[in-house]
Amino acid sequence: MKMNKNLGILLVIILVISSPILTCYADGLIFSDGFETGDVLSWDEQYYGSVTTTAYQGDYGFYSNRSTSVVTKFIDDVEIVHMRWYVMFNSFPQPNIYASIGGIQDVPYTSDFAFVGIYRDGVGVIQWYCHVSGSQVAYSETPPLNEWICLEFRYDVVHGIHKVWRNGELIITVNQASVPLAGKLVIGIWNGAWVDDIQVFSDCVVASDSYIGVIPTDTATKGFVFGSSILVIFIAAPIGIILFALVMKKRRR
Ligand SMILES: [Ca+2]
Repeated sequence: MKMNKNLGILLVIILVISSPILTCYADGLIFSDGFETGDVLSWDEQYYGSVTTTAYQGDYGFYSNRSTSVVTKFIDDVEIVHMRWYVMFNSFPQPNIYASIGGIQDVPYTSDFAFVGIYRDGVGVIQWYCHVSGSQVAYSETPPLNEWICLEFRYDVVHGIHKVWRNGELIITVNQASVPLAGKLVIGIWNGAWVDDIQVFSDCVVASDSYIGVIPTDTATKGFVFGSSILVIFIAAPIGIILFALVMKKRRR
């Protein structure tokens, strides 16, 4: 009887500690896909590009090999969207070319597409840029080639302030108040010419109504997107201690 009571207490403790993580995962989630079904069936449209075995997480990612090699997902007229995804380049666009690699569109399409992209100027300087309905802001930086980079784009109809994070660091803010509701997510190369054969990979796409952030590098579990390793320690340590105490108690009898 004593043992059952202890187990009951243990279950309550597990539920209390784990509930923030469980709710965190579901709260505000609009869409999530890492191409792990090996196809694009979770998406609504595909224009060129293909599922590939090059992935940031799991076995599959999406491969863009030319302009308009994208997958798109319709979302229902959303005011605030955070779109987080991982991207990897094997080369940069041709000089004086703006190449968009992910964005948000209204449906039906009425205005300028809002997107995040990479630009190479006439003398070879590389920039990230964000274009929202006629306003464009750039951030000069040459990102590493053949290395996964986490991007997050906040599209905000309510406040008219749109943001881009690179590996969790805020790098671009675009003040463009007059924008339509978000109706579609777009992942992959929308436009832009590349110097070499294009290899732009995308993976781990999540859309939410609030900040998502990078995937903790020491968290190998597939789909564990929102948690942090610190929370795992907070769960694992008390459970371990309680189980150890229970085992020792049983042995003493
Ligand atoms: Ca994947």
